[in-house]
Amino acid sequence: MARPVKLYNHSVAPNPRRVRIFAAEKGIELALEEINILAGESRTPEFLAKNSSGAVPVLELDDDGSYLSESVAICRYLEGLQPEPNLLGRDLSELALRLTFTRRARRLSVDASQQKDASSVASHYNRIDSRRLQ
Ligand SMILES: N[C@@H](CCC(=O)N[C@@H](CS)C(=O)NCC(=O)O)C(=O)O
Repeated sequence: MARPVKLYNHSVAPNPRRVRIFAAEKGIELALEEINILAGESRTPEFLAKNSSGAVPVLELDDDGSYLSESVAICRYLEGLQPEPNLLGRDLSELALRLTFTRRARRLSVDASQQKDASSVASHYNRIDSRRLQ
């Protein structure tokens, strides 16, 4: 399988951060190239040739110079490249559990971004969970 050469990155943006965290958990070192998305560097013809959606992250591979985009797809690729530690689930139950918590975390962040107190939202879900466990 082709190996990663470089991650086109933005140090603050959330989608590249997802890939950096995922790679770090797996112990995969990625060379980073910073793309200043605020200055439009992801919309240049040169960058659009790497990713026609004009966004980071983009992972460059060492095969024939191909590129992967979409943070979730890149994480899936890294999981296949290096299965341990298992982050995406070894079987259907683990996969479903992982998706459950990903969706829940997403809902928490949406609620928080709607000016609700994130900790009160978190304790709301904890209360629901502890009731389910009883
Ligand atoms: N669905 C894509 C979203 C990528 C995305 O929206 N990237 C943002 C940074 S978090 C970006 O590069 N924005 C620059 C632009 O759209 O010009 C993924 O998960 O990778």
